[in-house]
Amino acid sequence: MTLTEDLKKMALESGFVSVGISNLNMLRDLPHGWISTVCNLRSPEEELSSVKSVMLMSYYVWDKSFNLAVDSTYLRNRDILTPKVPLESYQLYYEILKNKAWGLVNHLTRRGYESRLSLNISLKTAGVRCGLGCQGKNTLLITPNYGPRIRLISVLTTAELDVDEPFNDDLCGGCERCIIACPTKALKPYKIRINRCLTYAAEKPLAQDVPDDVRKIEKRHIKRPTPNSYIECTTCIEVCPIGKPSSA
Ligand code: B12
Repeated sequence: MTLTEDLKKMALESGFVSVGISNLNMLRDLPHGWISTVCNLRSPEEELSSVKSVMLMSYYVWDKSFNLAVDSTYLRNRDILTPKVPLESYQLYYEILKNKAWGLVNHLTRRGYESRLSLNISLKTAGVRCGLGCQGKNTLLITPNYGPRIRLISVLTTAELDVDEPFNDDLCGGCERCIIACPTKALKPYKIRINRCLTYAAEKPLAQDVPDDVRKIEKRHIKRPTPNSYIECTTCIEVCPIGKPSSA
């Protein structure tokens, strides 16, 4: 078994539902830099200077509670945290992804390859280049088997692995269910107005650029199991007919 075959087998056995590989040449022009104020996307080389291959894994999100976010911003707003105490924020699915990806990083490191996991490169575009799926009208990566009901993580490594073909089909066709269903009308085909997305509003309770009508919808729509946690909105995922479970 080659190292590539071995890693793919490991990834699937650890619970990822798909895995694809690309190299630096195919990932040169990934989206990069600050996305609104949400995150600073980095290139694979910024993450690991001698990187040769990038593995992209998807994990199937079969329950809404995987979208639970626990955030200490609210404690700071109530002066319980001082500016010297760092804000903490956890998302359940990110913790699961990291946990599973560590196995692959360890496997590669033990074989002498420098490797690290990354959530900071542009995972959707990289996912297309690694052959996992296409970018849909909700802007998310849509996979043939699970639609957009997946979350992504990458492992960067100095090992030269066998690469997969990029995904070239458009799975959306004429469907616009996600555009119609979005509670705040944040979506246009393949584009999002970030400050209208309920996930942005929930993540940034003090952001001034969230319009009042969006804040009102947030109060009705976002479930808060505890004062410091909320379940992120997934409407544009749930309505997607691709890979929709028959019970949903
Ligand atoms: C920033 C961010 C957000 C921001 C901005 C969202 C956005 N679409 O950019 C906010 C906070 C709003 C957000 C919300 C959500 N997010 Co988010 N987010 C990210 C993050 C960190 C970066 C996304 C990014 O690259 N944006 C940059 C812009 C430039 O990328 P883009 O949307 O792909 O823009 C391109 C397209 O518009 C394309 N384009 C333009 N015109 C056309 C035309 C055609 C035909 C095509 C094909 C393309 C195209 O060109 C643009 C430039 O390349 C990623 C994690 C990561 N490291 O990648 C997670 C990520 C994308 N989020 C994810 C999820 C699940 C969500 C939410 C469902 C919330 C939740 N429950 O987790 C919502 C969904 C909202 C939505 N429909 O996008 C998952 C998506 C999984 C998947 N199936 O793709 C990711 C990958 C996290 C993960 N680790 O799995 N998110």
